[in-house]
Amino acid sequence: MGLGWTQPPGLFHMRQIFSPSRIAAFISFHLCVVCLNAQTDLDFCGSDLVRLSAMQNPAWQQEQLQHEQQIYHFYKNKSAGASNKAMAVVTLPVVVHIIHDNGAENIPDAQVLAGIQQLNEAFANSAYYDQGSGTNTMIQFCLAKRAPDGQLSSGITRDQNPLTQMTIELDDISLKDINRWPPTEYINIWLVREICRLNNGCSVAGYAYFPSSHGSPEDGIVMESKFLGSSAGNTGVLAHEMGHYLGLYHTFEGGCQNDDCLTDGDRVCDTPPDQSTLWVPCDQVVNTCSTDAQSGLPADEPDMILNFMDYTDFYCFNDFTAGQSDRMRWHIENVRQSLLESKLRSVVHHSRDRFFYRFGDRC
Ligand SMILES: [Ca+2]
Ligand SMILES: [Ca+2]
Ligand SMILES: [Ca+2]
Ligand SMILES: [Ca+2]
Ligand SMILES: [Zn+2]
Repeated sequence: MGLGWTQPPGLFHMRQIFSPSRIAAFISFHLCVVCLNAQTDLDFCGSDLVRLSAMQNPAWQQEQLQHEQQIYHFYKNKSAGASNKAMAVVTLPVVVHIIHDNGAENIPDAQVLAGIQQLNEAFANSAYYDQGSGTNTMIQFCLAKRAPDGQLSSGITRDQNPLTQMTIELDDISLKDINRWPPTEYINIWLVREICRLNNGCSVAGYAYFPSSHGSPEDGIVMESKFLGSSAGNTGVLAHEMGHYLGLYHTFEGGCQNDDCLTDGDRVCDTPPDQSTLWVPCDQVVNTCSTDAQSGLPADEPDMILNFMDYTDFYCFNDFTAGQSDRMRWHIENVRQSLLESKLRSVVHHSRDRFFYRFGDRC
């Protein structure tokens, strides 16, 4: 295994480099300089950490297993060549909770608006993200127009709290308890100054819970506010985390094994298998797996380093595939459907003992 072409982490895999012997220690020193630098770049996403931790819960594990079986049948039954063109756009309501301590992390509304617009462009494969590849997922997002109590809202909340500097393993729920809208009705996005991991640095830019956590108190996305709306490339972090929220794995999940592209790797057949988390220049051709044609693809293809679900320089991010789009859509329609339904229930006014609801105006 070369230095660059690592197996997918193993969030703590760098530790294994250290050896008790002196010679190995000497080598390790030199390896480590590279690795620490690389690690800073590599571990920008904490979603696998929270997914593996969530899987300790047998109920969620069962849920996840069940979803995977259903998706398997969904793909098997999908008619060949069916495209997204026939699909209507679905729009999901988002609330952005800015948790700040009066620092630069308290970004203005305009930057949030720019970030949501870029998120929509990323999912539509338009504007900056239209670089000759990728697909329109037909999934869009809107800042909520109404709060859970029915009041008009900008879809942006602000709370001052020192947890703007947070550690995933310790502070996840406390952070979310500061301000949370019902996660069955809104996609909660918490923005903070700094996300750290326990004894493992602060290189994480964001993390999301997978659909098997739908509606639970931890459900949603946490990200560092500097990555939202500061540039189209940086907003790619949110597109990546939203991919996880809607059920996508990293493209390097599971390495090169590709005996059945519906059950191996990222379980998406039009993404080639990938075993590298190395960040490479956007225009570089790399091919870390030659198992592509064993299933899914007609021939061996290069790794899809421009895919939102790989690890890459953020400004390289610009593609979801049709297969990824199908997988996200399935999760919206079968697991996270409460984000869509009559579901768009909003209190428009209430008298002393009666509530009146109107449908369809949450976005
Ligand atoms: Ca794949
Ligand atoms: Ca890769
Ligand atoms: Ca390949
Ligand atoms: Ca693209
Ligand atoms: Zn990720």
